[in-house]
Amino acid sequence: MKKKIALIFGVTGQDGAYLSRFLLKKNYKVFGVKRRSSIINTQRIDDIYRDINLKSDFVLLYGDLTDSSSISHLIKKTKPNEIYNLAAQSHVKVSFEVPEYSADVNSLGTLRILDAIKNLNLEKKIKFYQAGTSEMFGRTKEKFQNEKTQFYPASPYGVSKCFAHWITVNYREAYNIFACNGILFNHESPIRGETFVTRKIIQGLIRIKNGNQKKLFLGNLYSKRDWGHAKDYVEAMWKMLQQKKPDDYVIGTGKTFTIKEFANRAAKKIGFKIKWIGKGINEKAVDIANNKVLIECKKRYFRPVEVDYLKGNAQKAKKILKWSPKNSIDNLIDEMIEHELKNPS
Ligand code: NAP
Ligand code: F7E
Repeated sequence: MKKKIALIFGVTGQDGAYLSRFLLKKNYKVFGVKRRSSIINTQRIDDIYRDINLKSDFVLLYGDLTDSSSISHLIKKTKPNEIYNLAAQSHVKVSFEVPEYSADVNSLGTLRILDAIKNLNLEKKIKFYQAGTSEMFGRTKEKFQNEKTQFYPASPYGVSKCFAHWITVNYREAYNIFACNGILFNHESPIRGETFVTRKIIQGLIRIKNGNQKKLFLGNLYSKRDWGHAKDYVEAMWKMLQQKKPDDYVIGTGKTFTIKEFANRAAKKIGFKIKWIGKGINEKAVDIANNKVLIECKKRYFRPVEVDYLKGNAQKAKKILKWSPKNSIDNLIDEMIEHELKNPS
């Protein structure tokens, strides 16, 4: 049987790496789009090349979401059955520093792919996945957020993803494109970017344990996040594109924890006994064994405006996609710690 072809924008990212492996195991041919960087940044996917069973169906090509001609060229060249748009300037705090660039990649980049699909009008009907985010709910007051919850984004990143969401809906309705929005809550893994809070906490605490770092500096300890495992979430992306009709789905665990709770769980598993002292910016975690300060807060890690509370209701995905998360927050932390211990940074 002819292999299905997938084209992944953002293949070098966390989700791109998990999705590539997932699709290759499902017997797809995978074309991954990487952008030019001054040093090689394919660490997350290098092991696919070393895997004799996977490497022949995995091809990397250059492209960039800010370059329409590269997008059209890639689609024409690869003739995909499915396109996954995972490429983004995905860091919320950084989006306040590079707002225009974040909008260019995240909003216009999505439009550029959709417009290329529309204009190329290939014989094959291409299915399109857009990587939406719980950050679109932003400052909502809803206790659980689902597909019907109103968006109230609280960062250039969140706003840029709302454009991407609505342009995906618009092209679906206007041009009958099979386009789906996944509205994914935070998902993490051992290969999560090092400046996102979960990886930063685990990496920092292990470095302190090994004597390679003195303290860990964090921002807001009291925002709440619904954290899942990236491995589970890429399966949901694929499932959305296997349905008869295109639609939008929330993907989350339905559980939420503060950053402080995450840090407490991680610290305990790594072997620290900690106590918290002080308030506000002066709040600190102290190692009970030696009274040394392990965690401190720093103003530079706070955002101009915070998304305080996120908790997903993925009932629609459960019912239609038959999807539910397989990993708990404790599995996730255990796996991240194990990886960090084996690959100390
Ligand atoms: P990530 O690790 O930051 O990966 C982002 C990917 O986009 C990287 O491959 C990056 O390439 C690529 N990229 C950035 N700018 C680009 C450009 N101009 N042209 C082409 N590629 C570009 O993000 P992730 O965690 O895997 O997330 C995947 C997608 O899901 C993103 O769109 C993100 O916004 C969204 N999302 C993530 C979460 C989450 O919790 N992880 C939740 C909801 C939605 P480089 O490697 O060269 O930087
Ligand atoms: O922050 C707080 C911070 O940067 C989580 C992206 O994948 O998920 C991610 O966005 C929380 C925030 O993720 C630090 O203020 C405290 O409240 O790990 P994060 P995020 O902003 O939720 C969504 C769903 C996406 O779509 C995004 O692409 O943790 N926090 N101290 C900190 N955050 C960071 N990064 N660093 C700190 O030191």
